[in-house]
Amino acid sequence: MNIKRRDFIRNSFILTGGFCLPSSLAALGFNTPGQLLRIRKDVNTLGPADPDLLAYRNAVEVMKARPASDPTSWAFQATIHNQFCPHQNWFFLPWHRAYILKFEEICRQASGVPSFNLPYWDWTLNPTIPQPFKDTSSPLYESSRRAAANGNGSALAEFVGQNAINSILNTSPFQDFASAKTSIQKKRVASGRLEGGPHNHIHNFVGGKMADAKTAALDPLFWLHHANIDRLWNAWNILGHLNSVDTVYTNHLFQANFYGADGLPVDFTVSSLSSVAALGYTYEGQSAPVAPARTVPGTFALLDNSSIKSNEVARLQKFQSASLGVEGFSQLFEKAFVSPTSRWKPKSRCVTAIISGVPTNEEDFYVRVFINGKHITKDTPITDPHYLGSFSFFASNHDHGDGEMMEHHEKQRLYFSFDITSKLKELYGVGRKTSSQKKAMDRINFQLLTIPYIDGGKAEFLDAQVEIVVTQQA
Ligand SMILES: [Cu+2]
Repeated sequence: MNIKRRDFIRNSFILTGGFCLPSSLAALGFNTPGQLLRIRKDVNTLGPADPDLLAYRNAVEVMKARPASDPTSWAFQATIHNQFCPHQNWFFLPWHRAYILKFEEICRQASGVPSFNLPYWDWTLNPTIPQPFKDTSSPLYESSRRAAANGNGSALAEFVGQNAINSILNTSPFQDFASAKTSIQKKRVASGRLEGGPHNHIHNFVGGKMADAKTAALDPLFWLHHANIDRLWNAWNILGHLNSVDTVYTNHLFQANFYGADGLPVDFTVSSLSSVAALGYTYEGQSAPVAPARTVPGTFALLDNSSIKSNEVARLQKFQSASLGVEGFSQLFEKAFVSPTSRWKPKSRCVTAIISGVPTNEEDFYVRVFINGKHITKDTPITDPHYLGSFSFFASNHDHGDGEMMEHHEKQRLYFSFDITSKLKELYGVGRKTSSQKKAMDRINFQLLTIPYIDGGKAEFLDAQVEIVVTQQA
């Protein structure tokens, strides 16, 4: 073996160790002894002559030159997203995992570089668009992006900063981290933290084709964005969180949604997509999964009679916070954290806040959510202890969820879920409450604030409402 070949092996693969693994990790498919894993790297660590970067540029050029009828062409690959992509439901993560995996294979074939691995864009470390994608003479450039994004603009820290990402990685169960349960691939139900937060935000921050599900995959940056989403899903698993084991999820089939480098359709079941190692790759820095810090069981169901809603609905105008009160909270709190049932297990219950409403001009604004805040304004910092998180929108008015196009005036009600379990423990502590304490916490208030991305933009969120639910391990 010559030096070059040895370097190639070292740089492109990780030989996984042969040591004994905790059974849950083995079940996830981590580190089958002796298996070679391809490594997807951070695009910002690649020099201008890096083989992965050159191969990607070349592949984009070759694929763009292919006729749109060719499944391995740039245009056809983007159409797949428009036709099949699940959003606001729990198929979002596995579907996009398979989508970029087959795309990566097509790039290998199109570039003629078999060692190619799709780089990822770590927008937490580098919130500006990577330099090679801003070179106007490159096939990686896309002119429809927002001027700020193609310039020096940065994605917002409240969506992609380390604190925001840490909070998302601490979210459980799977439906609150990923997105909500359904049996129908294209049905929009509720976005979890990863999708409704940084995922949607990056689509809007980049803008242009990226801001619309119909055209998003035409921007070469799309694939690196989704590689990073995929990496964060893997990071969440490495922390010990488990994907849903509900068979509605695991048995779902993506039938002929994707194509291989040979141009032939490929099927995937969701269960075959639960582990990156089982699919033969990993991400730089994620090659050595640690033992789970805590294991959160994979299937959660609503606890009986454990859902309460705000009485009011609010209309949000830009920069004006609306406060939505939910009554009867002390009882729900008791159920979640105190009530001593025979099957009581302290970690098996989660409290989720579901924020819903009807957005107008959805790609041009986002929403901040606070709990029990006072005098929330646009100047209230996101380090405020009452701040819960932010959500953003992505191409939400284009279909009903059954694939039918919506008329422009029929806007759909959208749902965003937030795991508030640890926030509640922070605000109220756990354990039995005295009757006066109960009285004081009988009403819980949520403040919502809409913020336009661009000055002068509209930022209206109609019929806003909050629902709090308690789920427990099924
Ligand atoms: Cu996306």
